[in-house]
Amino acid sequence: MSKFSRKLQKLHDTAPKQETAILVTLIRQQQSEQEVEEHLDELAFLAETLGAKTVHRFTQRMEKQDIRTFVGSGKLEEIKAYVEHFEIDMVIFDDDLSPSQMRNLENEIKVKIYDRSLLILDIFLQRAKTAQAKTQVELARFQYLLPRLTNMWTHLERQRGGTGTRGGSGEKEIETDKRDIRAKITLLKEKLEEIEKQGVTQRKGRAGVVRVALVGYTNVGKSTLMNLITKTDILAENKLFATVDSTVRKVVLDTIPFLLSDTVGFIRKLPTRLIESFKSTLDEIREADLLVHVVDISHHAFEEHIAVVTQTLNEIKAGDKPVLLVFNKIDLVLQMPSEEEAQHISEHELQETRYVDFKALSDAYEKKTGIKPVFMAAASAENVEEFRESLLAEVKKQHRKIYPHYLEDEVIDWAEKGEQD
Ligand SMILES: Nc1nc2c(ncn2[C@@H]2O[C@H](COP(=O)(O)OP(=O)(O)OP(=O)(O)O)[C@@H](O)[C@H]2O)c(=O)[nH]1
Ligand SMILES: [Mg+2]
Repeated sequence: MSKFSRKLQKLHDTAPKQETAILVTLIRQQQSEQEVEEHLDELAFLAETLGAKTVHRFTQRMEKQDIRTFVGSGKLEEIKAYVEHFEIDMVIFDDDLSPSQMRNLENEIKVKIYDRSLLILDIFLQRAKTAQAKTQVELARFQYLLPRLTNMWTHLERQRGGTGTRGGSGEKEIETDKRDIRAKITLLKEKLEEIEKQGVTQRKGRAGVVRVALVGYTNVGKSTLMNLITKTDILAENKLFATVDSTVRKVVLDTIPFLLSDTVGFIRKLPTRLIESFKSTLDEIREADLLVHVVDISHHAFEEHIAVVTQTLNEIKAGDKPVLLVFNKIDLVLQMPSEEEAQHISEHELQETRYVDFKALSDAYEKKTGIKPVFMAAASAENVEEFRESLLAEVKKQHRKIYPHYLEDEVIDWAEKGEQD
């Protein structure tokens, strides 16, 4: 090897290597293989969002998790051997682990262990931008770590912004750390109260105007739609939880002003306790007069996503608000062909293309929500006019309901004055 190539090799060796992860889940009795694969695809996407590459997936058919180690002992041995052989950096479980399961698994496998909540918390920690969102995530993460504090130094260091160099996990250090964390929790709670007080004042200034919140599963296109309607530039990207902070903008359609807010995306198995930590986002949703529920129609599991969002809305007591359903990303699917048309399409093409019956979907959901859903593509502005019209019609309805005494002139006056946010 020449001197130069040795130097290159050295450079290569010292470059930060992407962390590797394996995923673990249990398959329950009524679950199909496809459903499990879809759930693991989503978990891999979450891992990728945090910067880790998934190299293998372990599944075990088991009705109830092992209370000690989540998976059975045979499976655990298999995982251990794999982690050692391929020098895997982290093991991610698709469920939440109890503090003792977490501890036992760390002792057995000896690499970073993530459960679903911790993975999502770490993504939130990475993405939160405003002081409020940052404080909320830090608080939620410390509260999560406190009962699990044994040898999770690596997890704690991430929040401290350190490099994880601290060794040892003696009882004394753990006690000191627990004390530190309790003190921090108190501080963060105070800070949050202060920020929330300001938020309430800000929101009071918005009385007298209809409020609309964009809600939906993560990565469906909420921020893209918000940008399209308000012509602002909110970070929209193909990552889960690109938006962690809520953003509120004033929109005027046909002289009717209203406030539109973009919110954090929902995801399956998101513990309510974790959602609760996103009080600012929740308040935007809870105080909204109308919800625009955005759905990624190109996703195989979009109906499951709708169910998750509806359930989450119920959990946060926003389940009774009017909902305008928006089926987004129609550029990625095809309208179901009629029987006659289908005869001219090859068997292969029929299987390969994602066909959706817009009409059936529209009828079914109009029956459920009482409002006709919109089909569009926010990224290319396809059908944006139809969306604007539907949105405006619903906003007007709400406007009349909430502020029957308002005159159009006053409304226009408010719109021209601008919002004092
Ligand atoms: N093909 C296609 N892609 C779209 C469309 N709308 C949005 N996207 C893409 O979908 C990805 C997610 O969009 P976002 O607007 O960030 O989605 P979000 O719902 O705000 O996601 P989170 O904030 O992460 O919950 C981005 O890569 C967008 O470019 C669409 O109509 N068609
Ligand atoms: Mg977003």
